[in-house]
Amino acid sequence: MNTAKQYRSGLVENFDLYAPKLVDKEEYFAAGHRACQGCGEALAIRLMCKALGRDTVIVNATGCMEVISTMYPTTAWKLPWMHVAFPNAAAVASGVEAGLKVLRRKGKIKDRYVKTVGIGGDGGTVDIGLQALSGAMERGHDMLYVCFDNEAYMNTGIQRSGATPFGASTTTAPPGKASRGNRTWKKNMPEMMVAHNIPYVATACHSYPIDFMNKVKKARSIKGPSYIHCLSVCPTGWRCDSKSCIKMGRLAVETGAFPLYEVENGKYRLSADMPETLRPLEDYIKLQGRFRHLTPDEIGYFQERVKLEYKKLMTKVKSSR
Ligand SMILES: Cc1ncc(C[n+]2csc(CCOP(=O)(O)OP(=O)(O)O)c2C)c(N)n1
Repeated sequence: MNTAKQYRSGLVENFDLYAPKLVDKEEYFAAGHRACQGCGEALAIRLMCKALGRDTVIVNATGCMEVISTMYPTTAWKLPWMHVAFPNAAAVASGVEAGLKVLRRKGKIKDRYVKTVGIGGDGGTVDIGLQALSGAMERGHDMLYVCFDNEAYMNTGIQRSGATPFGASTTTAPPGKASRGNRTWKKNMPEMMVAHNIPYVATACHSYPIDFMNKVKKARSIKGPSYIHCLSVCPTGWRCDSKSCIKMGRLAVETGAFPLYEVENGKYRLSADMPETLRPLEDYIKLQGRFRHLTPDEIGYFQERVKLEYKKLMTKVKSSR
């Protein structure tokens, strides 16, 4: 059986291929926006824009990132940006992509490859915008979609979404006598995208900026649909210290609660930043007020399920080698 070290060494090779690329010094997501202190999602957007570069059109579903970036009459966006409704970011992005194709055919953007990128929060992606996204991926549009997953509907006051983890306290799943917080398991959205047989799916986190930017660059270069699921720490909704944003993202990865991997043409690969052995889940959840009410039994269940999901992922990684 292959060891985790062997997997990693294979990955490091791949990592080297992309790592030397220089980071764009240009900022396309300006400072001075209204994100909360320690917002991981705003950092992730900034990194994504750097990796995408100038020739990009962003289509943004309603959510935190739209609200904090475009307080009238200002905007933080230095790229063409469109705000659309909650359910249809991917549908609008398909239209933009089709329009760009026509412009190219007519020779109006001859020497430029302009990428269309749809973005949304977890509510706008795994719940409300899911059918539009599924359709866009199925039709094979040349577009990237990035879900910035802060694990709840944060902009409207921390309501649970299909991406909220087991046990988390939200305003619609509060712990108390009748409820123990969120009872459902986090929807496996990357796996749902893999099931669409698209060329590229990846998970990422702002706490691993080079890995995230390299994945965005790779997705940008693919002529077809691609999807990145980016865990975005939300100190406000997770009830954790705002200065712990980067650490929290790392702990999510190191405990296996949010593993980093890529699926390229159906082949799974763990990302180089994955540790050889996972840390106990408790290291991650004990720092967050949203899990404060969990009993040892509930933490035990959560831990076992994380291990099980990781095992399933590793089986796919092994059979892809
Ligand atoms: C069809 C529809 N339902 C509800 C809303 C209200 N609404 C706007 S943003 C939002 C929450 C967005 O959550 P998410 O997509 O997870 O992004 P986040 O704010 O967490 O970044 C909601 C419920 C809406 N604008 N449209």
